Amino acid sequence: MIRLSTSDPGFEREFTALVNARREADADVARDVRTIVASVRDEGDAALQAFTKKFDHHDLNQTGWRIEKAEWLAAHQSLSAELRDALELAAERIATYHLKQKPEDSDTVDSAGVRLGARWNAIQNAGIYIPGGRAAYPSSVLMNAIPAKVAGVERLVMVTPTPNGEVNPLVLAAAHIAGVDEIWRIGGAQAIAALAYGTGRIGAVDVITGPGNAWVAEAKRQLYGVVGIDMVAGPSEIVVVADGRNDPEWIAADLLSQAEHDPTSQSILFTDDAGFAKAVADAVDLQIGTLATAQVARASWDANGAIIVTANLMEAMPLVDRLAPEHLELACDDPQPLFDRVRHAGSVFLGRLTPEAIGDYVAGPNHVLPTGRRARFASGLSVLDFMKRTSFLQLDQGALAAIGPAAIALAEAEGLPAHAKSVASRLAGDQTETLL
Ligand code: HSO
Ligand code: ZN
Repeated sequence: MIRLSTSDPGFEREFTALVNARREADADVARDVRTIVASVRDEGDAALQAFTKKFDHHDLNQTGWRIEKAEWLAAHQSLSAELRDALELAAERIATYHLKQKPEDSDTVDSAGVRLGARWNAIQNAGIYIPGGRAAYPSSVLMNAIPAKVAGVERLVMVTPTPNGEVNPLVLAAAHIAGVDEIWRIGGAQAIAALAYGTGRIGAVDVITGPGNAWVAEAKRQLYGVVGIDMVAGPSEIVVVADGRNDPEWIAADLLSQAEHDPTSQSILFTDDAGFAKAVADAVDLQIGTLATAQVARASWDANGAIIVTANLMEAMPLVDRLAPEHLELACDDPQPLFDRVRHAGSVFLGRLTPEAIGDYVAGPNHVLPTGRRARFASGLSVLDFMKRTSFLQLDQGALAAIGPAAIALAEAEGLPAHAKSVASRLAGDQTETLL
């Protein structure tokens, strides 16, 4: 963890280093992924089976390639009532929030008489990647699958690795609630390649979303273009802006809630109260030891954590924008003036009683958010990631007369005579004899 103060003479240099620190995969990953992707493309199921043996330590021919619906249903039925209610509350709130994102079609006639419009359609086949092992989160199943179904995706395919053949029943139950159509026991770069190209068993999809480790992220990057992707996700992060009137224990827990995700996660506190900064640092040290996730949280906090003391909270805001964090908490009585200054953030949590963890699970907005400063140009996962738009236009003789000559002029200037003729012949209305 580093401690900085904006009054330090070296602050700008150190803060710039923090902003630019890369916590992502290196070139070796890219090379390995290239090999895996090519094998799956060329050898299909045989390659999938071999990679699954090698990385997940089970034989798909024995464990089964697909997880059948009866098994999801059984997982759902064996949930405790408390967990089932929690998942269902989350699903309902996520669906309600995402329904409002559905875009409107348009169809208008402009002043030149040209009919212009746009029609939205759902993507037909979508794949969602759900990590296995440490990051096998049922909440991520809901966050990926529900927007897809709200969009109207017809075939929603989930892939998830089952290390040593073990399935996480919560993930299956969430898939059941969210309306997933197929689940395959595959993971890693090989699963992304299988979804992108299709194999003998698995039908290709048109878009792939969902979080994953460095190999999964790299496979998505390499296959973008063959399929659509939501984004390339990196290690996640939280920035908390808090005044001295917060309970240091609460803020420490917020910082650790990101740190416990992954050793490459990052948690940063900005505060205008040096005494509070120290109290939070102490509370983090005490709390870390009590967590079952202590090892991961400590690695993340030690390597990537930061506490930054500013003259006042407003001074933190341009610095926060430079970090463009995935999550931003504004923990003070009146967060609105601070929020008004935020331009680059994935999701903002306003006030003392809105911890990021509420948004991770049950509030409604998506928890798949742009990481690693991508909030400068990207947004959280939404219904629009599972839709695309077709524009359309229709002209009559009057409309053609109004805008056709300009098209002819531009076609001639570009040296494209067939373009010019295709407009000019209609303008002249010179249909051939046989058509008349
Ligand atoms: N905070 C994570 C999402 C998550 N948290 C899932 C708990 N479960 C995204 O950065
Ligand atoms: Zn989380």
